[in-house]
Amino acid sequence: MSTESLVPAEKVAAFRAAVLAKLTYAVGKDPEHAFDHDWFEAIALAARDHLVDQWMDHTRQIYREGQKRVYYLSLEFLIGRLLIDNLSNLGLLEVARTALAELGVDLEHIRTLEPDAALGNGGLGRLAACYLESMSTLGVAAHGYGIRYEHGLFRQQIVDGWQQEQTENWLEFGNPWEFERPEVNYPVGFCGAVTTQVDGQGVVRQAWEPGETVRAIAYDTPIVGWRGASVNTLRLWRARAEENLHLERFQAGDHIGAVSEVARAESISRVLYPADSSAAGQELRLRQEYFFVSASLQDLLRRHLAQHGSLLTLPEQAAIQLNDTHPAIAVAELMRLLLDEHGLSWEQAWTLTTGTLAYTNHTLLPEALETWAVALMERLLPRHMQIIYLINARHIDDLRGQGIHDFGLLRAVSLIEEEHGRRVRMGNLAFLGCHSVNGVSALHTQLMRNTVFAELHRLYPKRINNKTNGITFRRWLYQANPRLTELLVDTVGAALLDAPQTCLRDIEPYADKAAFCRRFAAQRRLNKEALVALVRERLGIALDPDALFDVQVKRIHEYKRQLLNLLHTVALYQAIRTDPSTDWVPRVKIFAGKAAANYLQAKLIIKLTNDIARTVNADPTVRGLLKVVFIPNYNVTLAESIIPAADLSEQISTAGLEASGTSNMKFALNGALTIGTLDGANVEMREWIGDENMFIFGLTVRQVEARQRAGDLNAEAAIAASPRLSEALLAIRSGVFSPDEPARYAGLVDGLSGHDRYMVCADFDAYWNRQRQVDAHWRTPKQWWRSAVLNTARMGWFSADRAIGEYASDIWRVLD
Ligand code: 26V
Repeated sequence: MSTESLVPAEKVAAFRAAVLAKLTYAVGKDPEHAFDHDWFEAIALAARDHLVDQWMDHTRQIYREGQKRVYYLSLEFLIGRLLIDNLSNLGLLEVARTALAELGVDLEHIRTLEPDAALGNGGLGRLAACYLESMSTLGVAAHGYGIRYEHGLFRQQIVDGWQQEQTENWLEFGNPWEFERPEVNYPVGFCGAVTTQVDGQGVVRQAWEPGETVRAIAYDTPIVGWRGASVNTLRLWRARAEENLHLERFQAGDHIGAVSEVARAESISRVLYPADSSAAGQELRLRQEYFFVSASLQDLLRRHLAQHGSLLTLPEQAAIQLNDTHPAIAVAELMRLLLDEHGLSWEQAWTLTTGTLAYTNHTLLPEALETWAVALMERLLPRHMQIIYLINARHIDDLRGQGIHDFGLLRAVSLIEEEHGRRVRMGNLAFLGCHSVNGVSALHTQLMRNTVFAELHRLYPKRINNKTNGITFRRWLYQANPRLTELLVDTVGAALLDAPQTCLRDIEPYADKAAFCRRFAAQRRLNKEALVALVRERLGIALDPDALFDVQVKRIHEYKRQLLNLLHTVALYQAIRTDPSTDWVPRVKIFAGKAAANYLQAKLIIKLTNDIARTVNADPTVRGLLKVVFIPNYNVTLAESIIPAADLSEQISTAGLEASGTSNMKFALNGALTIGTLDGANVEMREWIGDENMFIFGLTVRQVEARQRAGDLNAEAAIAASPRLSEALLAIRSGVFSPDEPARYAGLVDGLSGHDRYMVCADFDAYWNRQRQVDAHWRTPKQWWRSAVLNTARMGWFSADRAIGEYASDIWRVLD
């Protein structure tokens, strides 16, 4: 394969011997009788040994050099599989492949046995995984902190077109990558009461006596960077009941009560919250947030004290990044630890807290902004609630002291929302308690300044900054698309692998070379054939690899507008049926994505996709011209198969609502053309790739805002003005796609026309017209492949290494 040139025989022999030793002594199997899964485990363990050597070297070096550490706190890490990632970054992929072949074991098959570590919902979790890998690649001394969920994101099954959720069980056969560290454990308290005490020096102190305590147990996974340069640690916490908790009840004969208390304590790390669009405010979620924040802060303060002796140097030696507001309770917890456990003054504690913490915002959707009922916080975290009140009081007093009395302003910047029952605003808490607040694309950052954080931004104009997202090219190019990688390396040299940000540009001149474009098209064609085989195997549907693969894969959300794509699909279907002899561009519409289990509208959109797919695929009039597929159970691994096979990438959110998007970057890097709105990172992609190599359409943020202000969300006029749109809506509404239940989509269609919150109808005609330009572009292959090559060549800037470099120099102040 492409990323390693030589396969030295000694390395192959050594790896082969290592795998056999692991199989025998760690897995306890004879090669003759080993199951495939035993081989997977043996290979992973052999690879892990290589990681450990580098890991220890790197850790020792960090200590020796007293490097500043970065702590990335995230409730989600959407890692996917690690075998190929680790082998490839260690430079052992070809070695392993050869060694295993000698043993009669096929690495391509074995890799499919690894379950995805799906400890995340979508973009936010995948970004955390990309960033960990990039921090190791760049040699940032980093620790990821999160929860070791026993069950990751649910498995999606499609039954009769409907999504059904099944429990995911990634740990069923154990996890060869992790190290359990039972000796690294911390108590995390909940509930109870706070009492005021006066210490020997007459200083008044608050003492929190928790009513319950849960133990956080550490599990460490080494994360290796490119070329094995450095290896960082992802430390995930599992919740375990305190032993003495149930013992007393057990001895008193209350067996059931004891067991249920254990279950309650341990439920904290049982399952990932499978939602990413509405902060439902359940107590368990707040418990999860506090649990991992408290354990992580205790752990990092212990490390800091052990190494540096004094907490006063914390901001010089540690940077803590909060991935969205999910860990925002860290502001109050760090204050509590510094004040109550380490005896610092308020001023000292506040200086250290704000000097160390930084916050990344990932969404402006009002329903996703976290707030917690004051009553819940007072019960679960009484000391933290006191601290939050104090932060708030000091802040408001400070503003009044500066002569600011504007009631509207004070209300907007308060940590407590008074309008809908009293609630703590976690976004405002994070803003005040952090020295840096960043958005994830230029547009999103500007919208943070203008909307959700407008008032706080006026008071602290330097705090908000932008860090446009990036993706790791190791996974999303080298591993997911070895064919394209090989072509690129063949063309501009192996230096590309170490410096893709700069070397990708060298591909540009080849966009006008026919021979190169032919090879570029040929690799895509092979990737498409592989996807065709996958769809045939899983769905029994035959696809034509020469058709244009038009792909929308992501969480199902109204704002991401899968409905707009479906309306286009239906309109296209009708147009082809009306005039089948026209020179249509054959298309395959590919959808995949999960809906939150309680998000009924999103689940209905999945059903509609499947209803449309069934009808269209069975209609002989459109045969060979249009196919629709919904591929179940979208996850990182499936993304790695779909993205390199896509011709057209759908990034069509209502302008202003997608903070950045990252799959948009993965598609473009792999040479798909984007059809998209001026939203999130699409805006910056256009600046790099060039407008002529993308298909931008639709209302801009300004136009969306103007309509919202005018209350102009009724779509009847737009529908009446667009015969194509009205016919598509009518067909869906009247049951053309749901003959078994003709009224199934009546509510959905009526909702769209009466109150089109996401402006699907308003954007329909622009989208349809842009899609016809896609067809025209596709009909001239020379043009299409030129654009495709330029997409790949111009995506270097969207590397996670660029993004992490910016975090490192502007926010964390490491690596200088
Ligand atoms: C919110 C909630 C609410 C409570 C229940 C659980 C839960 C889980 C996640 C979230 C936040 C979702 C925010 C998110 O995923 N944002 C995405 O972040 C990507 C990385 O920055 C970005 O590319 C996407 O545009 C953005 O939607």
